[in-house]
Amino acid sequence: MNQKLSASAQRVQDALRQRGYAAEVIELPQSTRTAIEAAQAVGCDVAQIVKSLIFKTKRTERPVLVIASGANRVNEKALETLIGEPLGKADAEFVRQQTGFVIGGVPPIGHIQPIQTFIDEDLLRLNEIWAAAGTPHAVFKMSPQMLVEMCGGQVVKIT
Ligand code: 5CA
Repeated sequence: MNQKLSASAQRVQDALRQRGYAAEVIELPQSTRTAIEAAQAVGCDVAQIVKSLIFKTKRTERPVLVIASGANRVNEKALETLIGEPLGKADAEFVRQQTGFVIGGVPPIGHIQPIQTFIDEDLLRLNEIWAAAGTPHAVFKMSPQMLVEMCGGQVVKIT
């Protein structure tokens, strides 16, 4: 049923399969680059879109992944307290280098290296959520339980 996926979307599909998940990556003609566009493309509420945001720690220059509901704005100060150091801005190049994916397509799994991860507790109240799958046109659907299990992140209040 699936058309041939682009290389980056296929990498996410392969990562899902390797971990034993049946989730199906779909690539759409419409843009899913932003949470709003993704919600329109799949026909769900923006809160059900999973944003995978990369931050960069200021001192150690490590990536930090925050997986947030599309409806929420991340409280960076609260995040800094959790991490124990200030956060700087991650530019497009840093995101690509650290995850292997472009902004707008960064998935919650399948990165080229393990990344410290925080998950928005608000996502756990939903039934079905959608995340980016490697490109700004690719997404996949899952339950919040599956997201937490596959990311192994710390569930926190991010707002
Ligand atoms: N595919 C959608 C829905 S899953 C998506 O990836 N949304 S996202 O929110 O996870 O990714 C877009 C995010 O990338 C923005 O919220 C923003 O934090 C970040 N971003 C966008 N443009 C830039 C930029 N020029 N430099 C650094 N970060 C950026």
